[in-house]
Formats: sequence, C-alpha cells, structure tokens
Amino acid sequence: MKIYKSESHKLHNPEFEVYEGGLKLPIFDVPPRIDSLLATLAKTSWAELLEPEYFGLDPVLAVHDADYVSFLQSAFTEWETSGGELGPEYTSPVLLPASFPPRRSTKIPKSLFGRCGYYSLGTNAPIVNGTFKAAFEAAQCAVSAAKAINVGSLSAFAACRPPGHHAGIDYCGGYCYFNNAAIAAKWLVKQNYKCAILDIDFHAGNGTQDIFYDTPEVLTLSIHANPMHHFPSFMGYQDERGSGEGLGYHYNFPLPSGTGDADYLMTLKKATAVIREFKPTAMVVSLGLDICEGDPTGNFTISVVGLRNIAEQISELGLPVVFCLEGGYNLNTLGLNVITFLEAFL
Ligand code: OKP
Ligand code: ZN
Repeated sequence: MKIYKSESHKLHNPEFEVYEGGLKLPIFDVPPRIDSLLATLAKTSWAELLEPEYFGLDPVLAVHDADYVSFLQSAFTEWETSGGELGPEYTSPVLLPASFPPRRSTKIPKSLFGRCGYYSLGTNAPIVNGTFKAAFEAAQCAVSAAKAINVGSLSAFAACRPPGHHAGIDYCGGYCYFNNAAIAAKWLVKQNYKCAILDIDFHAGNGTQDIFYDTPEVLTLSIHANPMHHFPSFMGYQDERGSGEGLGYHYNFPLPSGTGDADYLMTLKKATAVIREFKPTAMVVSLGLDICEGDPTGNFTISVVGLRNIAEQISELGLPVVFCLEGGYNLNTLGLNVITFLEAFL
C-alpha cells in the first residue's frame, strides 16, 4: 500500500493549546506521532513509504476560502513582527485568539487577533511558524493518495499531520488547519468519482460536515462521541442532515462514552448501508485511531479485534479507499493500531 508522508509535519509543533479555564496544556498532536507510526510501518512488507507529489494550492482552494488560506500563510509572521496590538513585549510562542465571532457577525476585522478569532473555532489550533507549510504538505499527501487511487491503486494512506476533519471552509480548530479528507474527496470528484467520506475519528468531523453540508456532491458520515459531552461540542448531532440540495447527504452517529466493539460495529453497519445506497465509486476515510482503548483524548473501548472488524466492514464495501490520518494520540499504540487496521482492510 502506498503511504504518503512528509518530513514537514515536524515544522508544526506548538508548545501548548488552551483548554477550558484558560489552562495551557501540552498539545496531544506531537511530531513523534508520525515518526513512530512511520518507523512501525517501515517494518512491514507491504507499506511503500513515499513523498507526496506536488499539486500546489489549487486542491486546497477548491475547499477553503482564499482569505482564510492567506491568513494561515501570513499570520505567524505578522504576529512576530507586530507583537499583536499590545506591543512586542506581549509575545507568545504560538498565535491563538481570545475572542470569537458572535452568531450574527458579518465583519472580518482588520486586526491580527480579530482575524485569528474569526478564522478559528476555538483555542485548540495554535499557529506557529511552520503551521502553514505542515498543513500544506499534509494536504499534498492526501491528494497524492487520491491520485494513487485514480491511477489504479485499490487503497492508499496519507499520514497527515496536522489532521484535518475539524477544519471548515474558513476556520481552523481542534488541531486542524486544512481539511485533508475533504481536499482529497473534492479532488476525486473533479476526476469524476462519486465520493463518500466516512469519518471514524472519536471526535465529530464538524469541518467535513460543514464543507459539504449544502451539497449532495459528497455523502458525508461521521461516527463519534456525543458532542453534548465532547469536543467539538457544537456540531455532530444526529438531527443535522444537510441543508438545501444537500439535505439527506450528511449523517451523524453520536455514541455514548465508553462505547465498545459491539455497539460501534452495529452503528458502522448502519453507516455502511447508507454508503451502499449512495453507490459511490470511491471513498475517503477519516481514520482516527483515538477510538481505540487507552487513547488520552477519547473514552471508547475499541479493542484490537474490534478495530480489525471495523476495517473488514469498510473493506467489504469493495470501493477504492483513501485513508487520511486524523487523531490517535497514544504514542505506544498508534503505529500498531494503524497496522492492525490496514492489514485487516487489505
Ligand atoms: C482532534 B482530532 C477541549 C479539549 C479539546 C482538542 C481535541 C482535538 C481532537 N477541552 N481537545 O479529532 O483527533
Ligand atoms: Zn479525534
């Protein structure tokens, strides 16, 4: 299986994120996630580790607003040179907003922090000098995997870091900046595939939901922890089914804390039935391994056997699949879990 990866993910390494109560805590999305994953993959006989091809910004701009993309590109440099509105003594190693747009706001502020809040869904997506480059390369990995499908591979894996599924058309959030899975799906649609995105990360794929909410072009489904109790809190509820022409083309499957193999697999069966009915010709899977037992950000109890069954159910759809890595933060098990999943899929 072709595995696309880039060294550039290391350039994105924010010291902290900000949690409720203003707590600055170490971010879970750290470079060793990918380093250990690739080291583990390199020991298998079937993983072919490859650099991404260069597609430039076009596939990114097919999903994200140009003003958001250029904000991400220049924001950190602006922050370093201006020190924000308070002056150079108020610097921080990361750029994070402190105010967010209220519901009926329409203005895009000129100030750096005004824009930063406007383009963020929360304080869990700090921007550093290398964020844009890392996110750009992660997106190139996703499109490279999509292209591998397009030229005949039955599946390909993009080792994306930062992840993507919380990023919307014009916002970052929850460790995500560019929506890698959406970018891959849009690119496939452009090559005349009929595409579905299945998101199995522990956290609701709000960005993917948002991006395709009003279009039937891409069927989107997300199985995740109930947002009533978990990040991203404001989206991912069962009654959110799409709008306008997109009505009926989005599905959320919120599950309770502690969900284990049996309940998860029953829910996945419902999701795969919906996918079959849509009759796609390709699929993108937002592969979050934070559903597995022992993840520090999640509380599902999916076992190794359960993970294999999940992969088999997806495999039985018989579709070409692009896998985009999303979450999975237990450094001791991430590599093995990815291998377990991909071997069962193959
Ligand atoms: C990214 B992905 C809020 C903590 C928020 C952010 C989680 C981002 C997960 N108290 N933490 O979906 O794996
Ligand atoms: Zn997650």
